[in-house]
Amino acid sequence: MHKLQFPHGITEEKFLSRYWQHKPLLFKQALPDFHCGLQPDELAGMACEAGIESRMVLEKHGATPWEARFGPFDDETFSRLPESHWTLLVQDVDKHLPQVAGLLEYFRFIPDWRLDDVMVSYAADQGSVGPHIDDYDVFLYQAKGRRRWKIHYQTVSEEDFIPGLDLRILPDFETEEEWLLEPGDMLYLPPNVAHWGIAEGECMTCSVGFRAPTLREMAAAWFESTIERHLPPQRYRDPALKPQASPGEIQPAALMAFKEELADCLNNLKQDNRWFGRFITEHKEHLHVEPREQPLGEEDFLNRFRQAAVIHRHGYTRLAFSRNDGDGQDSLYANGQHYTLPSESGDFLPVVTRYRELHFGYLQEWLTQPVYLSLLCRLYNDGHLEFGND
Ligand SMILES: [Mn+2]
Repeated sequence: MHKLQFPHGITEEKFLSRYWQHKPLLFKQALPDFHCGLQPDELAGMACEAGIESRMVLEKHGATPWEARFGPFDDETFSRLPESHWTLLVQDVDKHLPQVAGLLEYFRFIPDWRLDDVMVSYAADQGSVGPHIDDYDVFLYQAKGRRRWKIHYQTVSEEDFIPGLDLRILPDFETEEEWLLEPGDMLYLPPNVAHWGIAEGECMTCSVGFRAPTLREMAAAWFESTIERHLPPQRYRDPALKPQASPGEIQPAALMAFKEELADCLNNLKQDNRWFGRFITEHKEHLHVEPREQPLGEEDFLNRFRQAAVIHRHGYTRLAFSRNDGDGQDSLYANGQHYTLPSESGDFLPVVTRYRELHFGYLQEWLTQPVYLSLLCRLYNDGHLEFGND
């Protein structure tokens, strides 16, 4: 179930070692048993909602040769669109529609925390977002209609883009390889390979996009977490200060004392590996999960769970876990928060993070133990788990 149909002779291991982050791969009829079911009208409806990130790209008919417009849109915008050469793109559709989240099940041989979102695009005939490169790995699943994908393998740099646009369009795109994707086909593209996908007739594409933070973002997150949690609040001190002839001078000894103090602090920092789990499970700001206004006590939670039989993960919740990551404990991460468990927690964390629906019957044994009951109850009260009738 939910197994990607790799081309002949390719396995998950071969795909990861030969193609992932290296080169494109075409999959014919990649996802048996998957039906997206999302209709163009429904996608347009989503693009009219305020909490949903959407944009449109018009070629030729817009204010510039390539015009980007940003949602939320309204009915009037849609009624004025030309017959061809435009595309509507909606981000994070997996967070809003469970049937689209189902697409992600095929990609779980890659860690969940690497995943970003499913973007769904609808294109009128000849619609495209132009020739461009992305910073992320992406699987482009052809949900409806046909799209021709062209690839330009030569390296491109920032200076190659057309200036003054909201889009990174490459003016000099030379097609070196191309494929016509039929409904059910899929194309994997590594980061930084220039591509151009043009609709032949109207079509819909689901883009499974991955997340790759920049080194700067990671360093900033590490320092912020470290400073907040582990750096003592002391100030610069100079008990050995001597009179100086030029009051304006920063003397080498003063600078040295300052550097030593900082180095001492950094050397004595407690190593904390949990910042990564918190950082990598954080969500975009508008996908915030609200804690429950009326939290339940553990006893009441247990009774509700028993009655409901099933508890669901909130659509916006990103989960990950790590084993024995510090003081003999395991950690569960949810949207930048972390929860700890004793490290003998066995299959509990793999189960809780793998399934979007958790069944009472399956968890019953664990629920008799206070640490697990308490953790599930906290996840519920923090909004990450919900009952069907909440
Ligand atoms: Mn792209």
